Amino acid sequence: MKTITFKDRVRLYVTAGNGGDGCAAFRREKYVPRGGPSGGDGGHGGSVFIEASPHADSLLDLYYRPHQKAEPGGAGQNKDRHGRNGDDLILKVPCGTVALDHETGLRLGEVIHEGDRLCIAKGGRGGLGNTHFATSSHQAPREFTPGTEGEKRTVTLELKLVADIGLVGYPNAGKSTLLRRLTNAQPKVAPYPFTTLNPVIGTLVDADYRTLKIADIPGLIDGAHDGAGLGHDFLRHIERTQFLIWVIDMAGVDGRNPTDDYRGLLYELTEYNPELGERPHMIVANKMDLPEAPDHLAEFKRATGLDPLSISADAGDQVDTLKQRLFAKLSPATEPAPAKDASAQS
Ligand SMILES: Nc1nc2c(ncn2[C@@H]2O[C@H](COP(=O)(O)OP(=O)(O)OP(=O)(O)O)[C@@H](O)[C@H]2O)c(=O)[nH]1
Ligand SMILES: [Mg+2]
Repeated sequence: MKTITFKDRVRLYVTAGNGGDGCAAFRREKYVPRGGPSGGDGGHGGSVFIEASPHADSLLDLYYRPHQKAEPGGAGQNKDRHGRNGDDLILKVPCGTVALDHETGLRLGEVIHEGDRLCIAKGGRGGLGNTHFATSSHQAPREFTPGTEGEKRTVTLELKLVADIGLVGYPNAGKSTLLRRLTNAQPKVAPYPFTTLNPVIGTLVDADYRTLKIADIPGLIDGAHDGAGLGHDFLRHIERTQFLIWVIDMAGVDGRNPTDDYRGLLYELTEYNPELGERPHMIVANKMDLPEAPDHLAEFKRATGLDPLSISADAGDQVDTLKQRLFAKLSPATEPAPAKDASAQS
């Protein structure tokens, strides 16, 4: 069993390669008294790209290697030889990575699907050799141009999770417990708020090997849409999920009121992004094994007019029904069936 924890935002200092200088040279050949200009152009500097790869599951690698540089172009040479182009530097990042210019906050772009590439620092252009400057009245030009500098940038990379389903709820509602029940992921579960500080993704698989990726994200608190607590970090992660499970602690542990929690969730999601409040979702009444829960549920139904699915993530009650409903609502990907002799992977 594997828990995937993330480094989901990193700052990078990227430098593209400078272009190589053009060359000023003249042909020197036997019996040719005045050879013409023969200085080649400089090579272009390499650019820095990010590329989406399903094999990169966090930005952790780049967190430890924040300075990244592409190769410079080679200088032009005599005999009209072009300088070598610098190699581009391709940084593999997880699918769903967004790049922002750190100074201006400008969004440079994003890479979503495998193989998507985005240039985050452009290489300099190679300079021109002196052959370009020859004219009929200027046959022995000594001019050439230097290569231009490669772009230098401080870039923030942010990872937006690419999961089908996001679990949202107040701290302690039982989101991580539910993820453990539904999938192979093993996020930490504890009886205090803010146990989950990093997003965790698990994969739900059914008997036909259809899969749904579910993201457990840190608990939301009032004011999250304004950035309170883990606010924006939390909300950024669920933006890409197509479906949400709102997990409500129906037992009202810690003196919470489930109806207020429901309204609070709706408010926070809508304030952050009105579309998020309306995103397809399912409301789940958790902790129904506790004695306080049925009364709270009756009150919840009366106050909201909603009929949530009652479960106990801890005891596993109705978790199979929840699975079936999720597969019925979403059109999941189908994985190839594992070979018969495949041993269980941890
Ligand atoms: N009785 C009961 N306890 C539950 C149930 N689900 C979760 N719990 C308990 O509630 C506490 C919080 O559970 P977590 O799964 O860590 O809650 P969370 O929503 O992930 O919390 P944060 O990560 O802090 O946001 C733990 O002590 C769980 O054992 C349930 O269905 N019934
Ligand atoms: Mg948790």
